[in-house]
Amino acid sequence: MEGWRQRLRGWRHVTKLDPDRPLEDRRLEAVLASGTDAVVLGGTLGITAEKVRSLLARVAGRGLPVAIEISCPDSLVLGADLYLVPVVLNAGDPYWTVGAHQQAIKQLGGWPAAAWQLVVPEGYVVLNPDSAVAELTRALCPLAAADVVAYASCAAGLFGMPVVYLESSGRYGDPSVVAEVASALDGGARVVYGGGIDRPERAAAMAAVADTVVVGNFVYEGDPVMLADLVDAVRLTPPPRGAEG
Ligand code: 1GP
Repeated sequence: MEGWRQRLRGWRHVTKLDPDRPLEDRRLEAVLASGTDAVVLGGTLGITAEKVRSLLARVAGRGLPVAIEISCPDSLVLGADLYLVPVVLNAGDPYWTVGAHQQAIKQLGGWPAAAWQLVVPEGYVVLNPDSAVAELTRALCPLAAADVVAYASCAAGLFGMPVVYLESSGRYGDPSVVAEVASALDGGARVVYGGGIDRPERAAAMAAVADTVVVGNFVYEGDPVMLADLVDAVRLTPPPRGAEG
């Protein structure tokens, strides 16, 4: 387990691919050549095991670690290097905090002790009220910075989660809020930020305050040539305090 958790700590730039979105080969090749540290397969709506399996087959064995974010039981497909499990801390519907997880394990008839070694819980804080994940989970947002910090502290301090994911899917967030979270956690959990990263300046601004920066939508809608520029912007930015921990 420590091996994979250690590697996760080295991920500064992550690319998130949505199994429900068609992805042209040229865009996928641009991702693989961009210098990103890892690929995460994850989405909110329309996820089926078949779609996850099909995308996994395209990215596995291409030189990058591949994680699946298990946002619903159907996304649990074998063959990934790591499994990230979102626990939506500010979900208005508690199903997304622990219910879906309980149901998934029940459906599977348990979860072998050894398999937990590949599972990393993510304390999710949903920031964009207009996102699909906010609607699905009935997330309590927008949040004041103090509320975001308090949720993050619950994840890291109270529940011992190794990752806090500040999810602003589809909209660029406020780096100062991310900075407050990183400062409060002080390396106690990895701070991951995703949302609206579509230019190097934004990538750099978030890389200065988050341990990991996630790029999603830009893969599908941006200029593929610029994907490497986003990675470079992250790489050239010193990580926040505690990022190496
Ligand atoms: C989504 O956090 C990721 O889960 C990335 O967000 O799609 O806005 O880049 P974007």
